[in-house]
Amino acid sequence: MSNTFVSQFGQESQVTARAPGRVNLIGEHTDYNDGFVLPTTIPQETTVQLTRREGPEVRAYAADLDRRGSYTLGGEAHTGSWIDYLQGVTQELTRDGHELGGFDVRLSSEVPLGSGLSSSAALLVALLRGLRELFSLQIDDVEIARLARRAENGLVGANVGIMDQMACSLAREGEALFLDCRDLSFERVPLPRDVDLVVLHSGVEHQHAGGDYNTRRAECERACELLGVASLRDLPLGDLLRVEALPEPLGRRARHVVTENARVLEAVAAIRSGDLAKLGELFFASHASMRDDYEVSIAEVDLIVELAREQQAVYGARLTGGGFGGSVVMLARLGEGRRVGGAIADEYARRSGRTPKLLTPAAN
Ligand code: GAF
Repeated sequence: MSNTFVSQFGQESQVTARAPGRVNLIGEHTDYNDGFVLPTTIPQETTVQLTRREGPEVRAYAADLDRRGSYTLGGEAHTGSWIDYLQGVTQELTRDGHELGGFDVRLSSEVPLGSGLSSSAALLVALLRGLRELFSLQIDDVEIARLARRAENGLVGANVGIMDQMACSLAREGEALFLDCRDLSFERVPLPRDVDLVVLHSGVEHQHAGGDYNTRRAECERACELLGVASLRDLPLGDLLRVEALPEPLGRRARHVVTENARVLEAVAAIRSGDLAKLGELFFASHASMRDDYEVSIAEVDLIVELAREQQAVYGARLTGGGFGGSVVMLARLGEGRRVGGAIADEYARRSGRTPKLLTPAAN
C-alpha cells in the first residue's frame, strides 16, 4: 500500500503541521540545572497530517517506519514504541481539561533519530501544533513546549529537560534562542551573517531514555545536596574551588555545568559583537568540558571535533545535544561550510568506518 494519508485512511487530511529539529549552539546539560542554553533550528522538519474521526479512537501511521498503531483516548498506556509520543500528548492535553476527539494521523520526519537534533521534541511539538489547529485548543507556543516536555517525561519515560521542546516550538532559522531554563524567559539573538552553520551527524545513535543521561542528572542533584544549593545554576564561577572540592566524579560534573553556564553568556556577548574567533574558542572549550568533565562524548565525536580543528575555515566545533553519540555543530567561514563539512565527513568516514551525514549546509 502507498504511504500517503489518503491511501492509509481513505480521505484527505484536514490539517498539516510541522516543527523543525534543533541544534544547540552551546549550553549543554545546563537545562535541567536551571541554567542557560542557546539553540537554533535546523532545516530538517517533522510533519504531521491529521483528520478528525468519530469516536475516541486514534489511528496513527508512521510513514518512515511503515507502521500503523491505534489506541483509545483515555486509555493511554506506555508501550515503549513510537506511539507513546502520541499517547503522551493526548494524555497531557486531557489532564489539562482540553477536549479532544478521535483522529487519524500520519507522521513523517526528516530529523534523523538518535542524532542529538531533537527528533523527539520535533515530533511532539508538530503533534501539538496539529492538534491545536484540529481541535481549536487555546495553547500558546510556550505551553506547547511545556506539554511536550510533560509527555516526554511522563508516558514516554525520558527524563529530559526543557531545552529541546522550547527550541522546536520557539526557535527560528537565523536566530539563536537564548533561553533561561529557570523561568523560560528568552531573547532571540540574530546569528552573525558572515558564518556558515555546519551540522554533521556522526552516524552513532544515542538513547536518552537510557541510563547514562539519568546518571548525569542524579550526579548533579547529589552535587547540589552536598553544596547546599537548590540548583547548580546558583553557583557563580567564583565558587569553583568549592565545586572542585566535591568527591569525584561530582566535582567535574558540577564544574562542567558552572563553566558551561558562563560560556553561554560569553557566547551571546561574542555573537552580539560579531567576535567569531571568541565564539569558536568557546565551542572548543565547551566540547573539552563535555568530553573530560561531563564525560558524555564518544571517540567518534571527538574525532570529528579534532578534524574540524585542523580546518582553517572552521572557527569552532563541539558535540551538540545530550551526547553518547549524535552530532557535531561547527561554525565555518561564510560559503565554506559545505566544503569543510564534506571534507571532514569523508576523512571521518575513512578513519572511523561510520556513515556520517551532513545535515546543513544542504547541497545545492
Ligand atoms: C538532551 C535533552 F533532551 C535536553 O533536555 C538537554 O538536557 C540535552 O540533552 C543536553 O543539553 O537533548
